[in-house]
Amino acid sequence: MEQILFLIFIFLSFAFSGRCSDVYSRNDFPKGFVFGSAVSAFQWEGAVDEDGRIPSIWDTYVHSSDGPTEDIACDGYHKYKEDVRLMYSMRLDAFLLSISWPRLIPSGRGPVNPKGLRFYKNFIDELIRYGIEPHVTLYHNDLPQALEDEYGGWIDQKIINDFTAFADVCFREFGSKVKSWWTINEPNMLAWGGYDLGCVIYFLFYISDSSAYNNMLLAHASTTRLYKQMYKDKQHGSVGITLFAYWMVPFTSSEEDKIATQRAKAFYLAWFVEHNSSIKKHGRYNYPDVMKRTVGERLPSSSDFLGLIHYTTLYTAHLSSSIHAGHFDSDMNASLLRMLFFHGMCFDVLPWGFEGVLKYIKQNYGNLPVYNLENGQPTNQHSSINDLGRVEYLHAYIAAVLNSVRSGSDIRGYFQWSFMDMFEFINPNYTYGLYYVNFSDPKRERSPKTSALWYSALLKGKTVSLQKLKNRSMSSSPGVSCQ
Ligand SMILES: *[C@@H]1O[C@H](CO)[C@@H](O)[C@H](O)[C@H]1NC(C)=O
Ligand SMILES: *[C@@H]1O[C@H](CO)[C@@H](O)[C@H](O)[C@H]1NC(C)=O
Ligand SMILES: *[C@@H]1O[C@H](CO)[C@@H](O)[C@H](O)[C@H]1NC(C)=O
Ligand SMILES: *[C@@H]1O[C@H](CO)[C@@H](O)[C@H](O)[C@H]1NC(C)=O
Ligand SMILES: CC(=O)N[C@H]1CO[C@H](CO)[C@@H](O)[C@@H]1O
Repeated sequence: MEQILFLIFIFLSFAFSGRCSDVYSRNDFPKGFVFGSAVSAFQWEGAVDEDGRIPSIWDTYVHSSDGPTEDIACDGYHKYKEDVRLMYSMRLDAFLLSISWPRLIPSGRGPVNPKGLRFYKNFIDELIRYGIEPHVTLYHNDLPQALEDEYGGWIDQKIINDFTAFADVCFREFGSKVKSWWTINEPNMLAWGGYDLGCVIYFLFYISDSSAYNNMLLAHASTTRLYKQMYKDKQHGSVGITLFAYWMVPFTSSEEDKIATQRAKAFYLAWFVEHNSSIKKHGRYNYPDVMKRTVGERLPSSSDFLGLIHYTTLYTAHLSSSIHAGHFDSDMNASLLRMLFFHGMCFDVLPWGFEGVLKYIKQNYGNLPVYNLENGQPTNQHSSINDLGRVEYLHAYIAAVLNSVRSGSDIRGYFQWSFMDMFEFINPNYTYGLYYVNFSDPKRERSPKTSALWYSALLKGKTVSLQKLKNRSMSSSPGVSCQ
């Protein structure tokens, strides 16, 4: 009932909304701009030992402790048709899925699993039947355990051939219908180690595993090259990589903190992006200076477009050696920083940070085309489905995307994370879904949260006033907060 009243309220808000700066509709975005949502295979599919799938390293990890497993997850493997209908009724333009390597090629290399192949063909066909454009991530953390056992996975160069062969199967089998390919999700997460000292998180910017990192870059390069040589002329698609992009601001106005912030940006944003403009300028790949110390002179080929994952903004402070003494290797201090979330882990609404990331890409990297592939807010999975806090977050971040479009950023799509509640690695009690999933229910029933209704209204062309939403949340029961 609450939901229905709120929906009515939303529609009334649209009818009377004025021309305030917080008011916009999807018609303000360029023609062709896509609004989507996303899941990843391991977090959504379940059916982990069905139809020929064998474990990934992620299965092994979740089974190594008493926590929740993903054996059923959202049961997307069986419920994909129902979910595509939900996407359609929400009017999503696009949907980001990932392909489970151990479902398609269970041993990591060698024979293709026909039932896995059939599943992804069916799923992609179903999306297209409902007019939803599939975006596909090839690798979202679910390495076949067999390759980990055989040669240690990403740390061995053999992974490059195996990944490229897996990508080849995907391009060949799905490429007539999939035009947007994302090779590897968040490889730059490997570029830091974390050291959690209670309320403050110390990040160490070093390459926690430089051979894995390099092999990811090389696998991306090899896959992109394969697509360009073998498929692009026929299939007319594009291939990119997906980068995790916090925005960072100096903790104080001190020179040290400003320099620490630049260093953090170079580690996060520059390493993957810079090669594109650098190839253009110098005819060869060049790592940012700050990275050269750690990385060799390899040549990854470029991306057609860049996927960004943005959630929030962090303070960055120089970390004095007295603080880190004893915790870190002293030769790491060149890249040591202290990063602080603004108010704990719950992703405050700081949409100017997203504009900062997009402006950085525009200014430094020749306005590479960008898709936002993940943005959203975690809330306690067991809290109310009246998630006004999330609505406020999404409203503000989509407005930031619009501001960036108006300032000339070549951003072409916005994917909300995540379409439904899923197991999240950092803390399973916090989920991002537009749909609530009852994980105690064997049928995994889905129920729309307020954010699902709000996003759907936006996608149907309604105008949205944040002030009205805020007024409403103050005058009734408090909206869900992050905690
Ligand atoms: C680390 O810091 C010390 C003193 O602050 C300095 O002498 C040393 O050169 C630094 N190491 C690196 C690798 O920058
Ligand atoms: C999740 O919530 C349960 C029940 O409240 C609690 O026992 C568990 O420790 C929480 N897990 C984490 C990672 O915080
Ligand atoms: C979740 O499902 C269980 C089992 O079907 C049911 O008892 C429970 O009431 C459901 N919870 C919610 C919040 O719908
Ligand atoms: C929100 O509430 C304030 C006062 O509580 C009022 O002045 C304002 O007009 C309201 N805004 C909207 C858009 O309803
Ligand atoms: C080598 C190179 O310039 N690669 C790509 C960099 O990004 C642009 C898009 O902005 C592409 O057009 C280039 O092909």
